[in-house]
Amino acid sequence: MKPQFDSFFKLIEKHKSFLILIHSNPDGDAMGSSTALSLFLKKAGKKSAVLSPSAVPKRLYFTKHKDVTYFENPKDKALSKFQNSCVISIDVASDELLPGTSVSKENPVSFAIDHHRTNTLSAKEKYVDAKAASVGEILFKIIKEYEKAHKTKIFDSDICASLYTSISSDTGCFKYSNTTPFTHKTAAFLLKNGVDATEINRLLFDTKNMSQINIEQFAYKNMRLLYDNRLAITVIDSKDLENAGASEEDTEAVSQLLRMINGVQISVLMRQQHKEGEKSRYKFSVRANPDIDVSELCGIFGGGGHKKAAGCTIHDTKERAFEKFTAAAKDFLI
Ligand SMILES: [Mn+2]
Repeated sequence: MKPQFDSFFKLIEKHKSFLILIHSNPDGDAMGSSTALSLFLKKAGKKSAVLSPSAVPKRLYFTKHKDVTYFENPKDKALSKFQNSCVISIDVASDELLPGTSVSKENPVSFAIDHHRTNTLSAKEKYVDAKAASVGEILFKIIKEYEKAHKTKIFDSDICASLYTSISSDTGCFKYSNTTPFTHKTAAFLLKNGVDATEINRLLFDTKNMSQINIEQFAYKNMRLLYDNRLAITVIDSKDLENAGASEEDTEAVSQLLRMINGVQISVLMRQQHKEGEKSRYKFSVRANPDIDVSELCGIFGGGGHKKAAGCTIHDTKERAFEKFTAAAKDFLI
């Protein structure tokens, strides 16, 4: 058995109640894998709750399970009666993705399960597998090993559905380059265990609100193509969101959409983060097409992520943030 599995199982044994942390603005991987972990812990006779530092996007409500407790901001957890002696993070690459929680170098999480190779999270122990397309794949391995070691059955159709959601979400429905034979093998196992893949994928990929369509239209209309059309970038300010009747979560697919343009190598969504009166800061969501490492590009500005999907924040005016980022991105074009 891998040493990480062993120490993770020992941790489960030692504690009765667990807090599962996921990153702010959670995605399908964070929701699916944290739900699967909570259901798994329940079967192992343990209590747990999931804490997301920010609200779960409405389009992901379907990923919630009725037997799992979710807190959608740290205050709700503090106000609740829920007590835990151990904190596990899942899909969280850095402390900054846990705003409002007390996680820091002085107060690390007990165990981090992640697949971001740029993981810098403060954790006593870590299991980071950068080859895994999603945390769901890692969790699948962990549960499988747990079943073997404890001669018990954990997988059921609900846990499998949550794992499938996680995997399909982070692989863009098995399309992204992170998809491996193991991804498909895992999905095959999950399908055999009663997962309704058609419905999960419809909800993940083929369903949009009008507000999302509106902001995507705006994003296309205001897109700029730079450096011989190899870089596509669009800027969305808070007032643009307001005008479209859209919210932050409606912008999630934008960087992906710009990447679809033939010839574009790097696609970027630059989004206003500061509220009125605050210091100007912009968040960049970056996607890459050919063999370009945008996690390295985002790393220049203190961000990170995956090779072809990464992000960062630049604390500067709109013009200067745009200038700084596009100038740096130029060197990454092929
Ligand atoms: Mn993930």
